[in-house]
Amino acid sequence: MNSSESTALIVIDVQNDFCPGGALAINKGDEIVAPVNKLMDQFNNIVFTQDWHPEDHVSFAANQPNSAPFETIELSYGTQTLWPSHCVMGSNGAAFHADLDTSKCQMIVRKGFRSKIDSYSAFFENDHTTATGLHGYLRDRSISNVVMVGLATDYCVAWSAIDAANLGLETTVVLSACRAIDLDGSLEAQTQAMKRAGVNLVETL
Ligand code: VGL
Ligand code: ZN
Repeated sequence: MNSSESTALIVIDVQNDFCPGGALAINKGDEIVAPVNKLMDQFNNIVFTQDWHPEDHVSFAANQPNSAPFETIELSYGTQTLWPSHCVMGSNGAAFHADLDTSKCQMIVRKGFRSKIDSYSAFFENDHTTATGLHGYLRDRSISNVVMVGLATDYCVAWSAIDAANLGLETTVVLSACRAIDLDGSLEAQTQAMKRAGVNLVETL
């Protein structure tokens, strides 16, 4: 169905720390592992992203004075939500969920590895300017359509999908294979933002 060479499945941040028991656990985050594994059968091109932070990362509340997780602070590139320390590079929390089938993944994009800047999107860091390299990779492989699944719907999936659409990629998010953090209405706000950007939101493929 989506087996064309010009389409890629982008699997966002299916990592232990975003699943139940993890440092930034998303409600039922692990429920998407089986559907994501199944979806991979439909694609010839598969890319994973992996949230990958140094211990002194700016987005960790523990690294900001008088701060608690889920508060926001103002940084040079805009408002930054503070998180529990998560996906520390090389840790078990940063590893992919043990049941995720990684065998067909062709490319892993790590993001958020600079101490002073976060990166929700698979394409640009949170300054909306520093590229991760994924756009060039897709362009070089003549991939013009992306289908996105993963964690979290309202953060890394939404930011990635909006950037993809703005870059001119035909972009679809499969909601049944995503789960949200939903902080202060973020799921509804980001759903609307994805629609405004022209992202196709579907329940299943
Ligand atoms: C994410 C918050 C912080 C995500 C990553 O994968 O959606 N959310 N880091
Ligand atoms: Zn992160």
